[in-house]
Amino acid sequence: MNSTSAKILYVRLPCNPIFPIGAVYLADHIHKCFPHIQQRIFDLGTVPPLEFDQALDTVIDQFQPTLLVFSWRDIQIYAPVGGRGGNPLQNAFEFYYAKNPLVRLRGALGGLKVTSAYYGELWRNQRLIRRGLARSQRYNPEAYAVVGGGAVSVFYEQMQHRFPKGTIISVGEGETLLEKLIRGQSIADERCYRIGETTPRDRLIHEAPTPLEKTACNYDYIAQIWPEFDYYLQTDDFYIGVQTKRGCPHNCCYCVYTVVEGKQVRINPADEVVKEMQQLYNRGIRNFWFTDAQFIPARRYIDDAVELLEKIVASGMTDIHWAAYIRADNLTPQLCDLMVQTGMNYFEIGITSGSQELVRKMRMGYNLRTVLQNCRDLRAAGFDALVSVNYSFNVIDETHETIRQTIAYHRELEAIFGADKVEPAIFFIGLQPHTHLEGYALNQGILKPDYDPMSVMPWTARKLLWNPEPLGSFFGEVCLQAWQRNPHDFGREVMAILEERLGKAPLEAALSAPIDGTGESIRKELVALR
Ligand code: B12
Ligand code: SF4
Repeated sequence: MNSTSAKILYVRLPCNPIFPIGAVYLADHIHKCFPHIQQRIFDLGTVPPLEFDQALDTVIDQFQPTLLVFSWRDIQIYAPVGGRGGNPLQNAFEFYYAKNPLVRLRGALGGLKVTSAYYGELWRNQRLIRRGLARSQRYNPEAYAVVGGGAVSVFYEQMQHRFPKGTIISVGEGETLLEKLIRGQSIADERCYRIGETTPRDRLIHEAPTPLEKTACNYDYIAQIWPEFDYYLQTDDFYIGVQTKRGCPHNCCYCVYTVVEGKQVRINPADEVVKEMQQLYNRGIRNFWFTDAQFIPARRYIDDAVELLEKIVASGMTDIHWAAYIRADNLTPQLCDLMVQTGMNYFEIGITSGSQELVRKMRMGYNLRTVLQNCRDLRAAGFDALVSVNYSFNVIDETHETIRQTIAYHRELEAIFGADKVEPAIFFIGLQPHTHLEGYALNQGILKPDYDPMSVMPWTARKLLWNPEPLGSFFGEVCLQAWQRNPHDFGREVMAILEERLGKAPLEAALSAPIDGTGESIRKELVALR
């Protein structure tokens, strides 16, 4: 296929209606490189499930693509929230930990529902890709598919046997890969492999992405190639994605973002980000999600964040709101003022634990004392909205004492922002491939080298849903009690029960991290896995 005859169809595979920013950015990039190429975006996130096949057929019959770009956002479902087939965490915990046989049975049945929904979605997406490809080949026998996106980036090794020969599986950002494919250049240096011809290279995901300077997405063009774009403009419910940078330099032991996006932080120029936001603003958008792995990945990026927020102020977009993942150890009073001034009305801090000792062992590079001070600055700057604090209990070396410390830390955050404003999001780590924690589990013999990270069969899921003994059953029981007592405020209830049972440490104990032998040896083991 040469660049003049290419017709590219971007299919965002079924997903909760989160703005399909990945497919939009790819189409924008290709348009900037090859303005004459015909493109079309088709978002199955906006189509009712019963109409998936029909809608896909129709768009292919109309557009007759030569290249199908399938964007697959998410697969994994371990979350304490109502997932697509029910609350997966609750089902799993009822099944694993409930003493009452009826509750266990309910967990088993719920788990079955979630599991079948999960496998159903996997098969459905595979089928949609095959179907789309076969139908396109009726019009253009040379047509082929490239599959990428967040889900594929995490599980790229497991994708080898799922799609037809010749399909390209891509890891991380796809702009330069698509560009090379269209130019007919070698893709050997890109983070991808072609099914039936190559297998994924060892540590492919750890390779650095090809550098790229991002410019403002051209939404006039996007509106032309995406007839359903308006879907996301009609209500105020959506936070539309805008990326301000790529990459995260940290090494948190359970996190895969840092390998998906790479460790090298690449800043999108502030003027370009603001230009992009203004285009959306002019279309009526007022809510933005800065989709960065971290909005302020480290102290040396504070100036970039300040520059961006100052330019947002200067742009006159005074009635917007925005949200992001924020490492709250990297705030300054100036940045706090700007965050409030530019309308930040929600942020997530993934501190994981309120015990400095554990934060250090998980290699998160946080100073919890600094986080508290910065939160005080943010409150003093007038921040009065919701903060979601993500806690993942029982990752490494959790003890009753570290739980007491987490309670103390959480209560201090409540004292700063107000108890109604601080939402404890209780996660258990869903162990992901290519993380240090996976390496640790393999080393310890908890997982076998041939385990399937995509399996949600109970015997695998029990290990991937990281909640090891000796405290695993205790947390299981606490969570079950919380769902029973107050299912609508699960996080706060878990904190209340933990405090009732174990009490609260002095805040100072939470903030200091003694070096002890055991923890150090685990830390060294994790370091050795780098
Ligand atoms: C920001 C973010 C969110 C925000 C989104 C806000 C918003 N309005 O957009 C919020 C907090 C809401 C969120 C929620 C969830 N998220 Co999230 N999220 C992310 C994050 C950090 C960035 C995604 C993003 O938009 N990036 C910017 C855009 C431009 O990149 P992109 O979409 O990935 O597209 C690029 C590449 O992927 C690639 N690409 C995309 N498609 C294709 C196709 C082809 C063919 C090619 C070649 C390339 C390609 O090129 C694009 C441009 O560079 C990623 C992790 C990460 N660092 O990537 C997780 C991630 C996408 N999320 C993930 C998950 C699981 C979820 C949840 C389902 C979690 C849960 N269990 O509740 C929920 C979904 C909630 C729901 N309602 O359904 C997973 C998905 C993979 C998986 N494990 O299944 C990821 C990868 C994180 C992880 N832990 O693994 N998320
Ligand atoms: S958890 Fe956050 S800070 Fe840590 S590596 Fe992942 S994205 Fe970076």
